[in-house]
Amino acid sequence: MDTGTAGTGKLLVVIPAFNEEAAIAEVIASVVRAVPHADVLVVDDGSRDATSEVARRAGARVATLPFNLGVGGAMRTGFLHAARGGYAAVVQVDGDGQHDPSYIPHLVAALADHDVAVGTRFSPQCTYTVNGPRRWAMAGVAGVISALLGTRIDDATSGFRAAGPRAIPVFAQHYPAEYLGDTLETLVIAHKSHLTVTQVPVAMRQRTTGRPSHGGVRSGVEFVRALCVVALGLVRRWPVAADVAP
Ligand SMILES: Nc1nc2c(ncn2[C@@H]2O[C@H](COP(=O)(O)OP(=O)(O)O)[C@@H](O)[C@H]2O)c(=O)[nH]1
Ligand SMILES: [Mg+2]
Repeated sequence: MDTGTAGTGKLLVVIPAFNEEAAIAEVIASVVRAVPHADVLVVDDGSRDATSEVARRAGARVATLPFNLGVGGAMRTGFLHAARGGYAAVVQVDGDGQHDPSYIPHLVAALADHDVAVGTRFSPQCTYTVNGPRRWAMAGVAGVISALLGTRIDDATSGFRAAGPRAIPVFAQHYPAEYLGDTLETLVIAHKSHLTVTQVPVAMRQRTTGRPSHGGVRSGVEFVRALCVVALGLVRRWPVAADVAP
């Protein structure tokens, strides 16, 4: 399967994948159906199963990391590939099948006016449910991030997102590998690097195979850790994005 060639104006879909042999082929196929013109890069994050082989057979480019770095490390690999390949946009789609690729064009469209577009699952068209304390923790984090960025971001921990030409070189250099670094802290980095962020309603499904990275029970701890991540991100120095025509 030809997923296109690199170049200016091109879209790179980056799929971070850790032990996703059961889901990855269908994820790749559905991405290609949604955006046939895009290049698809699977970053196999040190999987112990056949993720790389299955992804390659499904027609994707595959970067195989020698050991597990976490989603942030995998995404930084993807952004580095995008920066070197001259891509104009990167969309992250998780390898577990939770993100509905038919919303990729919506995320990319939002890059016409913004540097980063975050897909939010808290919208009428999305049936994804998060209950109890985890929901409250996510709402609290969203409130803090929205106040900081000066724009509403309802789903700050969403990994279904797009980055444009000004954001790609920033994220190729700085994409934290720590827990919540790949979602929350990247929004702080965007803000501190003078990148603009917006949100786009998307659909997400519950996980059907494999295992999620974090359970929903430790929400109080997660919330406190999230606030620490945001606070630490604020006091660090980040580079300011160069002026690249969007
Ligand atoms: N659990 C986990 N997922 C990883 C890792 N590195 C990359 N991923 C991929 O990142 C995506 C998000 O992981 P997931 O556990 O579904 O996170 P969640 O949806 O936020 O609970 C999936 O496509 C994983 O395959 C890792 O170290 N651990
Ligand atoms: Mg997931």
